[in-house]
Amino acid sequence: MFLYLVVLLSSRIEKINLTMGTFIAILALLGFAGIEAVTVNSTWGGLYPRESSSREVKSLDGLWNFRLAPLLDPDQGFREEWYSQPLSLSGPVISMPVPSSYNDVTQDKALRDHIGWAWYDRTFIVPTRWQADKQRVVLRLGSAHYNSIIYLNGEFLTAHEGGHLPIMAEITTGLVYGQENLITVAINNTLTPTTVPQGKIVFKTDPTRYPAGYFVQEYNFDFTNYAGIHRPVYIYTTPRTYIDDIVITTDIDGTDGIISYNITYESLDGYSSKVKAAGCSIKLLDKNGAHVKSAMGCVGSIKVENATLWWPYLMDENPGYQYTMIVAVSDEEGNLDLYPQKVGIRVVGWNSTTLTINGVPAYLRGCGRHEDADIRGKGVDYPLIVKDFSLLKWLGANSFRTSHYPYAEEIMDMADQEGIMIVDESPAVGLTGFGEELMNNHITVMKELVRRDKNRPSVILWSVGNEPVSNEPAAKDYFSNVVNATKSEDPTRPVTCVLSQPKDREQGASSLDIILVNRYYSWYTDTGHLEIIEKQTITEFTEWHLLHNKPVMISEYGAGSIAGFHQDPSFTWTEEYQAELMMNNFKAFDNLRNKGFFIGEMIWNFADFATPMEYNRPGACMKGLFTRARQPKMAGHLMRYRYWSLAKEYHNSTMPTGADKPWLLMNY
Ligand code: GCB
Repeated sequence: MFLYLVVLLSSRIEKINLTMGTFIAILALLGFAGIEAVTVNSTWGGLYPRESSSREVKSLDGLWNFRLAPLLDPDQGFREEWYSQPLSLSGPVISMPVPSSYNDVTQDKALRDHIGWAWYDRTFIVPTRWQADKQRVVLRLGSAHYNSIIYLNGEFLTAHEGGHLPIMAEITTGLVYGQENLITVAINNTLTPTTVPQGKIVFKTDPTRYPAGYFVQEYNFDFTNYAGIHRPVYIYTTPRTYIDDIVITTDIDGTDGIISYNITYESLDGYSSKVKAAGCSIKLLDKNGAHVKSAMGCVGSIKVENATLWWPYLMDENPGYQYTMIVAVSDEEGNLDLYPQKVGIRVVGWNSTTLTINGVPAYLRGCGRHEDADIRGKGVDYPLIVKDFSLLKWLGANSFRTSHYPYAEEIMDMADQEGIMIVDESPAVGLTGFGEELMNNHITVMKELVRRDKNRPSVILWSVGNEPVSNEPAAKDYFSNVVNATKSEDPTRPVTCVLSQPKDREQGASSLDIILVNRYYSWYTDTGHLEIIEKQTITEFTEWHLLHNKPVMISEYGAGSIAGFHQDPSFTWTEEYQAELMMNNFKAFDNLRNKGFFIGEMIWNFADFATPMEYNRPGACMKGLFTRARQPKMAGHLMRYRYWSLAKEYHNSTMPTGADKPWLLMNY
């Protein structure tokens, strides 16, 4: 956090030509404002706030007060201590929905395009009984983008670097029970060369062309850098001795399932004798809530006879099956904490050619996606979540990649439940430079991601990033370190990185378990020449396998199309061109599938999504199968036919009416 204030400041130094003495004086001022005390907080367990008979959950979602820090005086809020009293007393505020991105909810261009700090606050009351019952209270934001500093009742509480992952702080003693409490969240969307993802602030210093202080944010990705409190905000209680984390791994032995667990607990009272004497027990329930098995101990494993396994959608008649494990920890004083943890019993396997689920080879039929919609940007939206999973199943897809950052836990819950396999990706998109500070931040992000998603059966592959500029020599050690750090957090899943560099120059691939490559033949190269796709795709993906002796998958391909734009013969940007490009790719994929190492295809993109203003894109990346409003283009219907045909071929699935009519393919 401190770092990008320095970046902004140091750039301003150039601009207004400050002396070093003045610069140091400004840093001292920031120090005085308490900003240097901010550290990244990543020591929490990975449990989502869930109700149980020992835990209460209270939502802080709704309309918060909001104001921006001025573009040219980003630190005003800290200097004037806006967090010390209600924001509305510091100046004019507007209502801001939480969760949501702030960019697109008003008519204000300055808000849409803001760079720097934005301030949120609201009040809330917690019942006095929480204090009487000696409850521990925790605040948890699902994510806020990018950097956040949180204050409770005017005092610094915690800070977190990075969007897309949870922010947590224990607030038991900072609360005023039975009366109003004030929570203030300052967030900053500035990206720098050492944030994940990277970006840079570029000052335009030519006074003949730009006004004084003019700067822009640049970054190496095409999606809008939406900002805001993007995911739900909860406060929840636990007893004083509480379950901090649960790590589950599963195995299969014949028809039985093995669930291994490791329960860790902590206490507000520290490592006292009462904590030493604490014990754990578990009770496993089936999907209908019927008791299956019980066990004692914080570390152990249980055998589930004739287990119902977790299977991907269309790979089994009963996909996404999950048991519920009721985990209990009790201490000597009788404090009992209960947490309901879902468990899907499944095993991911991989070798040099194949990815398996429960020992059965899996062919991924999926999409790259974005958390993206009009008005709310990247804010969690339940109707949208249900609609998107409904469309994935309509397509007959069995997987998606959380391109290009970890998705909301509410989305991941649906994937677990519906049996949609996930390539779980970090926010490291388009990395370059590969210095030590970046690497350490990247490793921190991977650890937080694994801690959050480790128990999810849907997650079958970790992706440490997308399209790094990994032809730089430094990339070799960099990726080896990031991949190894990920594997030491979770040895049960393969690790990949989505590559785009030419295979003979790529430095990161040797560290990966599975090779994922993005290729846009006949779109970004040989534009208009659809006839070259088949040959180039077959050649290149075969060579990737021969070079690394690993399973290979295409993680992006596609073409932009403007819905309703038609031309025959097909022409770039028409629905026909997009569909025809897909058909030519399918021919290549079918050839590669027969070679035995090609494990999947994911089109770019599920739906059109917002991009910054550019002359080469009409406000959005138009490569969606669906429009941004989630209506199918010709490509959506074609993909439905493709994916259901594959499901029929692999799993003998019955094509739904409509999916079996290849009327779109008449000319091919
Ligand atoms: C890519 C990126 C993706 C872009 C896509 C495009 O290779 O991974 O984020 O949106 O190309 O459409 O240019």
